[in-house]
Amino acid sequence: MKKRILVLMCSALLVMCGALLAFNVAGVFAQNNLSSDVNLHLRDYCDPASFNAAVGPGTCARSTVPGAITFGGFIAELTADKSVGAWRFVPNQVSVAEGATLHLQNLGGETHTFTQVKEFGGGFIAPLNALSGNPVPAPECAQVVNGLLVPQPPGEDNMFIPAGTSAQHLLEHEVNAKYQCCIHPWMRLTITPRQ
Ligand SMILES: [Cu+2]
Repeated sequence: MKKRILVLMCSALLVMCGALLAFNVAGVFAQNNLSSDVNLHLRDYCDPASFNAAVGPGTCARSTVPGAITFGGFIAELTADKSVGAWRFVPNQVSVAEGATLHLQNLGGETHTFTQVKEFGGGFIAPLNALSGNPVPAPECAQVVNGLLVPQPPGEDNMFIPAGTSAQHLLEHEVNAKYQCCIHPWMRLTITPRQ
């Protein structure tokens, strides 16, 4: 008799454990669906020698691809197209649920900013603003002091991400938002709510 009770108790425990496990697994999946994270790559193909000679040491900290784009090539493409295709956020459009985390990875050779703006605009480098057709800086990127552009201080919504580094950005209420690079103002991301 005692043995039978023991077997019953063990069976009940097993069923409870199974139920708990199933519940837990379902919970993990539900959480993943809710906060599905997004990977975002910041890219450029700068050529260290010519960029550092033209702009200053450390501008292009590393070479990421063979046949990188020289500073001359960069300016030529920017002049012709108002943007340089290899300098970009990948993807440039995402749909996310509230609470998603953006995993930002700078795969390029230059520092880029990841800055939330109300409306896309220019950054804090006047010549790049002019050549890209963004004469008016986004106020979140730069302020004009005595006719000169001064970068806004770095912060949670104005992240400076050096070459080869990663950062995270939690989207709490920014499921309808715009982000851009304040150095290369054609690098843009539009975030829309997931339906
Ligand atoms: Cu940039």
